[in-house]
Amino acid sequence: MGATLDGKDFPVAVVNDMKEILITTLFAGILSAANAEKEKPNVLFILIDDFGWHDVGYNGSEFYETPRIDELAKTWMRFDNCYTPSPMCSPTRTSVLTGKNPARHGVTQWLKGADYFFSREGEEQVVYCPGPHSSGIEDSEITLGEAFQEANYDTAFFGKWHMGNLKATGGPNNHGYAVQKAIIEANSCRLFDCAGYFPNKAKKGDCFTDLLTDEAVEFVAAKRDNPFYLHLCYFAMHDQIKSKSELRERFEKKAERLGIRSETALDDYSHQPHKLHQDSPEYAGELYNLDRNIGRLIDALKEAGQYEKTIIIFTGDNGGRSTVNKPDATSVIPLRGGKTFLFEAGLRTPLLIHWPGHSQVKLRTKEPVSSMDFYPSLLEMAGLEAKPDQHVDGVSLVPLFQGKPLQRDTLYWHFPHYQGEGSYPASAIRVGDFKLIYNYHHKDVLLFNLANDPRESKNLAASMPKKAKALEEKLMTYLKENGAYLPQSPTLQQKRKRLGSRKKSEN
Ligand SMILES: [Ca+2]
Repeated sequence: MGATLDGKDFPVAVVNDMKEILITTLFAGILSAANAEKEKPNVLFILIDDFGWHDVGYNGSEFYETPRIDELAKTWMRFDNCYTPSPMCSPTRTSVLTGKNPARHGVTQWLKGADYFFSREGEEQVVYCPGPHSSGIEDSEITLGEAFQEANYDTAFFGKWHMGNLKATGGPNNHGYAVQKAIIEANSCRLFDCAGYFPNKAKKGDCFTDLLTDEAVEFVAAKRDNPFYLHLCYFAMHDQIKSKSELRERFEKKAERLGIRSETALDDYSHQPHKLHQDSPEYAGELYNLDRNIGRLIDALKEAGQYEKTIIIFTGDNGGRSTVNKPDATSVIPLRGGKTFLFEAGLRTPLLIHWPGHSQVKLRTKEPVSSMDFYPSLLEMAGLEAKPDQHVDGVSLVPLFQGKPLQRDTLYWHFPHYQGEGSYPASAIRVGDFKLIYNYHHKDVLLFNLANDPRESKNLAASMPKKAKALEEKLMTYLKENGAYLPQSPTLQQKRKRLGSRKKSEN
């Protein structure tokens, strides 16, 4: 009488063989699961602050020099139309971590800038819109860090946080990042007076960009059992711009050699002077040093044998600042606007993605994408399950690596606040090549066809009223359906806050 497997009779020897096969198969299965865990790709997310689309050599900058970043653009996937969901720090950073539009996650303004003073000769503040979540990112969000922590990744957050102070939000440690270092809560970092962020490792005069890279190099090269996810946020190129003296001198000479003139032009929307040329040796020197640090980090990954095991996203949190209310601004020409504006230059920033085994030389896309897309993209690239209830406004960018388009035709922006650069509270929508900006202050709209007017110089609202109306209605429906906080008439108290001298911008 033989033993039975699944109720059938087999000779004992056969059953023993089958048991062996079963055990071997089972063991192999466990081993391959363990290997799969070990073979999961690492993730390195690099965020640059106030990073103009035209700040890099590969997008046409002639005065600045970014040789290491330009080198990456040759072999990584290059995105020509990467939009940030806000022209401002805190909202975009929260969108990256939540996969949601600022209209939905509620951090619509830099923290805490909802009470920004507005005053311009001949104009008064007419609307007011405090952020409903002005204390920062909510505990109820399942962040990108938490998603990777759940998947047994070693998670870390280094550098600028700016999603609410550590007391209110608990900081990165409370949002999925096991290790946190050199955390900048807001915008109080002085690039060369930052030793406090690196206890026992730095002295006055050392550069924050260099020190932050040192920490990142140490982290990515460490021996570990689990894959890692490092969220690395530089403070460069945020105001105050400051270069190492030898680099500033190098670009002073270059500016002289090229005969670069400092010129501005008044924009008829902001009524502020914007820079016509990239002309600041201070900005060029700081950017060159940042570029060297990006190169150093990539070299460290290669030396540690991790480069081909690491997905790397390199991007900015909003466009460059072009208004000269700050010294050493950049120029955003050939685009319009700059930081705080919903014109292209406020929203567009460089994006490069390295996905080992999928990035190809000369692979480049013009498809409009958003920083909200990184959450679902990284989950899919790492082979983790999507969290569709969380990253509701993002879509995975994986189809673009396969030469397919995204299944999305509309992007929305919501920045309902005044800012010192001359921007008005506004929301915007892009469908196909058409983009509409609704200005709450003047209650009017601007309509552009980006296909033949990327500089947004020709307002088509009067000549295409049906198109403008349809886009405006679609935008307002989206905002209302998703609980966006809309600007209202200010109370006397809210208006009174704005009387007095112009408050210094700290966004
Ligand atoms: Ca920023």
